Amino acid sequence: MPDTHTNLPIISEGPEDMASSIMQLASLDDPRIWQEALRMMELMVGYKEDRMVYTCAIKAIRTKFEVLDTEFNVRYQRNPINFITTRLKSNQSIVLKMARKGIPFTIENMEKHVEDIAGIRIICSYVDDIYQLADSLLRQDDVTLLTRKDYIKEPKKNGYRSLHLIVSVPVFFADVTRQVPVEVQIRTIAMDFWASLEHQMKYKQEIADEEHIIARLRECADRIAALDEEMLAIRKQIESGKNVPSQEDLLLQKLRQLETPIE
Ligand code: 0O2
Repeated sequence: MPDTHTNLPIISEGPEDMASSIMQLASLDDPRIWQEALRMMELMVGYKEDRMVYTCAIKAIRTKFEVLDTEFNVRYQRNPINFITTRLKSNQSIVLKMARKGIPFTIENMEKHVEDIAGIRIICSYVDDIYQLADSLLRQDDVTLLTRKDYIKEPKKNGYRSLHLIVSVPVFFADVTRQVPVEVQIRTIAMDFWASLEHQMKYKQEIADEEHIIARLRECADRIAALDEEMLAIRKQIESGKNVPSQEDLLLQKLRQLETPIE
């Protein structure tokens, strides 16, 4: 539908509609508009490709953690990972972050300065699993550590605890390899429970008695940390109380496990 002021087609909402509107622009006889349309089309295609690249980087890192979990299960009959969630940062969050940091809006700047577009969260039962998984990941030849923030050793003022790593991984495409940053957050179930609740609170517009809620959350965070420590101590006590199996026992145990499917 033509715009009544300029006689140009209106660029409508969805990306397909937008693409077809730009195609219509191409049929117009104004080289200036055509140049702008071309620039816009390049941006759109580049951005779509970028989202694909970040999605693939998440897949690559996810597989690495799944491999570690499977290995741990077969060797020690225990899964260090409870569950994994992944997210591609929303367009709105990317724009807000760039605005907050005063980064000019270009695709190149987004790629260079926003390192948490691809995000993966690893939820463990015990605190020692967090560090073991992080070390195992960082030992891998193709993983480069860019930033490490240990909010477990040094919790944030509000009580937030989690281990954050920004790593760079290669993603192999048909004819090119891209190095892509991925934000990895590793924490316990209890830390995750706390962070979800606190996150919900942050996004509520009006909260009655906010100061009091912040103080209670802070208290909960400390109790959760104590609980995590206690659970780890109990697990270690149970493990140390187990009879040390003989070499024959271990072999028989492994033979029995041959039947179990590897997941
Ligand atoms: P979203 O929606 O998860 O993407 P940076 O701006 O990245 O250089 P920042 O934000 O200080 O510096 O990085 P940090 O501290 O590593 O935090 C990154 C992410 O950790 C946040 O992403 C949150 O997901 C999470 N996080 C950090 N602090 C808190 C907290 O106090 N409470 C909760 N619930 N989560 C937290 P984004 O970009 O804020 O949001």
